[in-house]
Amino acid sequence: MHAPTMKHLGDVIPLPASVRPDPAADFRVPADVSVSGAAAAAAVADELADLLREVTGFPVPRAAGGAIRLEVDDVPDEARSPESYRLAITADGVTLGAPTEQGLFAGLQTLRQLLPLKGEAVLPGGHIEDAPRFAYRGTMLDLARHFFQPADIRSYIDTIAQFKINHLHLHLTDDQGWRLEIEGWPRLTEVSGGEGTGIDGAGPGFLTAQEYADLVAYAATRHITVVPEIDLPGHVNAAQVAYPELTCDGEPVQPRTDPEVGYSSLCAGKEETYAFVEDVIRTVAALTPGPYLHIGGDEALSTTAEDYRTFMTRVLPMPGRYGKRAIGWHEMAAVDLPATAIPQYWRIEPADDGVARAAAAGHQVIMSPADRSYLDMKYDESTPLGLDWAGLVSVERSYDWEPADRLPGVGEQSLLGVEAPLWSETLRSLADVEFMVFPRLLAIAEIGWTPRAARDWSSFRDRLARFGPRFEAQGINYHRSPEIDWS
Ligand code: TNX
Repeated sequence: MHAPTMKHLGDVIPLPASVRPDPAADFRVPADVSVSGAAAAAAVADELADLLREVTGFPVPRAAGGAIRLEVDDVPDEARSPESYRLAITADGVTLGAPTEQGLFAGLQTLRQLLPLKGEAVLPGGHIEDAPRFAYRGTMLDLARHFFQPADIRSYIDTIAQFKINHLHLHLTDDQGWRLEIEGWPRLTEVSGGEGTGIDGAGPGFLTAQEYADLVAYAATRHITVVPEIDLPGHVNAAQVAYPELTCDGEPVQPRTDPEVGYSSLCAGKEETYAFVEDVIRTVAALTPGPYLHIGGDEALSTTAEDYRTFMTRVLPMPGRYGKRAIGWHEMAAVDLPATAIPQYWRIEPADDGVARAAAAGHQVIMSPADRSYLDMKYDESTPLGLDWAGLVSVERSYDWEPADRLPGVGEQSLLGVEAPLWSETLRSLADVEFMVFPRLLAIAEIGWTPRAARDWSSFRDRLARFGPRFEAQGINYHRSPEIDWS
């Protein structure tokens, strides 16, 4: 048995919106503890009972009238976020309440961090009232440059859910590989998901339609929405290797395993292009229950401005025809966007990309500035993995920026949220992914969740320092950045 370790009520990442400790009301979890919850709370109640069993070794049955109660509001308050929750810890027990199961799940992540890893559990007394600042808090994994197996993606999903990340953007296609099976276009994955694909030809790999659907369903159990990306009209060499008719002259092109960008383009003037793109978008939409479909649009450096406009004007409405909202990298804001389309802003220096114009017209924006949120940038000069074209991104730089001040004309009201992309040119394994993501994703998670006025680097730094043992217990290959006094 470990000695009891008492947490402070606010010792949580992301920091909750309101924390009122009551040191006279600590709750010592008793050996006969049980967890109660009505039908709407059953899934989270089961998880909480499993967690308590693992920590304490007590039997922890699910039973009415237990010391730990989960409640879903009968009449949810429409003004509250579905992810909001309230947590009351008193000397007699714990009550976790929320308008939806999603909110209970968010509260469960808070409770998990307040519990010790193992042994006698004393929960700090007091009240938490919590709700997210932004509805969209995401991260992106690039499966095209290097493929990651479904089991690794599941493990990644489990880890990010603990920090209330609620969207996982999968970059499924690029010049070096095509990683999602598309019915009717078998060569996309047979050829461009096969041997020798990816950066350095590192290997085969793609998701079958069934594997993708299973992953999406798994993510949903962690209250994470998958956002699939098919990158168009650039970043398409792998598609053109598989189907040469997708080039303008119909000539075969060579597979590419180098990290160059900006050399490939679909042919804006060819009808075959749109038949292909619509087939792919229809198929991906049908496999994806979530509301979004990402169509890329970035770095189309070998598409003329006129062709880009022609292409995007035809393709941007397609997700809408299959019930999805289009997301695209901010370059797409050069075009008149359908009302529901969402630009994802990645630029370092503000420039007139049309994003502010889109925001003024009522579009929501996702903030992903490369110099702050790109998880593939090196932490410092000595980082063995990653790139540095957007600069070095220390943990402090990941934390100490403000999405609503980033781009003039794109303030709080225009933001759907924040996302931290991870491009995989230099990453070959889940361990590599974890090294780049943790701890920086926790900074982005707090920016996305915690009220702006409550955020503070030194507080974050102190709370993060206590995460070392938790990462280690979970076998996460996090980077022990020297900026943090790890415990
Ligand atoms: C830029 S920024 C890209 C990717 C690369 C990444 C490497 C953006 C939308 N695209 O194609 O993988 O840099 O950091």
